[in-house]
Amino acid sequence: MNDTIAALATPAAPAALAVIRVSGPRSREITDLLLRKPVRWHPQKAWHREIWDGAERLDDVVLLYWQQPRSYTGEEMIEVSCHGNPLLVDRILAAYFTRGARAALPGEFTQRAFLHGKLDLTQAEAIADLIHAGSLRSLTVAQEMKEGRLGRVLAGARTTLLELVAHAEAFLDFPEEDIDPEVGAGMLHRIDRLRDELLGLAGSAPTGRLLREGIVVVLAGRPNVGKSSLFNAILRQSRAIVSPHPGTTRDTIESLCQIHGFPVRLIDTAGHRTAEHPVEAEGVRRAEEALRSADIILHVSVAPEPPEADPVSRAPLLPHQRLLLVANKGDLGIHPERRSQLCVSTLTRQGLPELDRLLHQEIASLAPDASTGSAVNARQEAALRRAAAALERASAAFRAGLACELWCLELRTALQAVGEVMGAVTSEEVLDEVFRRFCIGK
Ligand SMILES: Nc1nc2c(ncn2[C@@H]2O[C@H](COP(=O)(O)OP(=O)(O)O)[C@@H](O)[C@H]2O)c(=O)[nH]1
Ligand SMILES: [Mg+2]
Repeated sequence: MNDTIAALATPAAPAALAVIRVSGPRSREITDLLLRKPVRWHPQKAWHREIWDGAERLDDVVLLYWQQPRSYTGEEMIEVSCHGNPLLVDRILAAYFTRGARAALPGEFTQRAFLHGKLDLTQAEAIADLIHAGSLRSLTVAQEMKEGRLGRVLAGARTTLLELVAHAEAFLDFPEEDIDPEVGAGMLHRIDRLRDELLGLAGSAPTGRLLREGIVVVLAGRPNVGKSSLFNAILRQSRAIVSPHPGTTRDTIESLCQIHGFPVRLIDTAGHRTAEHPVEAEGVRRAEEALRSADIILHVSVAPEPPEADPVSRAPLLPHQRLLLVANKGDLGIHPERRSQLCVSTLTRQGLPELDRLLHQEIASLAPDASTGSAVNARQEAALRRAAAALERASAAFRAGLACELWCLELRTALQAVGEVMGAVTSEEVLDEVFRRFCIGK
């Protein structure tokens, strides 16, 4: 961390402005080398200056200075706002690099912030989530995590664990004395309550996955029932297409959108039937793959036809999957046996608000923790479950009247695992894994 790093913090595309971040002990010194008119550096002040590479004037920029430790990374930092031309950005960066700065690795600014104690690991992870959040719910949860919500809960858990360990160690010092039953019962109660609390947090992981990766809603059904029409109708209804992009084949199309603030990956499939042609077979294979990845399957059939015409699905649903039945082309009539079904028409838009409501209901029930603001990621979940399992063993050993050393050891294991979530104790690999997800310049 003794070197000075630099990177573009904004997208590498033509824009009004681009921001280059520089962090490390030589930030000011190297910047000075690029200026003709010197700057008397004051924290959190801005200067309008020309940047020169030797005899060549590169750009006029605005320089911002953040003094250690009151900067994002906790180090000396300078932000250079230049004109947003990627070629120009490259030249300014090159000028920094030839004078001793090094190109920052992905997430390196945030990694330094973490290593300097500016944020805990859950907050660092939340910054990546914040940048990538594709819906309002994802954004809110990422913001709460970034503000240290999970960290605070875990800090409380650590305090409790430390007290329990201290208690247990006191018993270790006096092995001949029996544990007072009342004190013992109190400790057991605290251990069990903490275990439940950690399991509760770990239980928000499915919501976390859905908020980070998007809820996969797949349109299924025979060809020509109106899946693609419904796909377009839902997208128009939800109105917030983040980035529509065609799928890998012409048969599977995916679009990111928001439904009531939740991130949704809506997938239109080719529909299932026995395919003769190899290209079509590939389309069907992709459709089946999409169905396996679905959180919600929207099975479309045709309202005027009898229900037998549409065998729902050949493959059984996976445990977490939800199935919504919808009969389209309701404008052409509704078969008597479908009276209880949701009937819509993409033509007249009848029933579409009802479908929107049902979708919202299913989505909200898939991600119940989204409103409570906790949604741990896979790494956090694994460590939380390890901590809870250790507490479970501690509790069992205590109840079985086993030696104090045994359950004391388990309490320490739990303490270690809780510390891992926050990054109080972490291995190099864990940190690499976490910060690899970041983009360069963050
Ligand atoms: N009458 C009527 N026709 C529809 C409706 N929705 C779709 N269609 C028609 O049904 C045909 C197949 O639609 P499409 O969305 O391509 O079905 P897909 O093969 O399941 O994707 C097209 O000719 C559509 O215009 C509807 O609500 N009412
Ligand atoms: Mg279609």
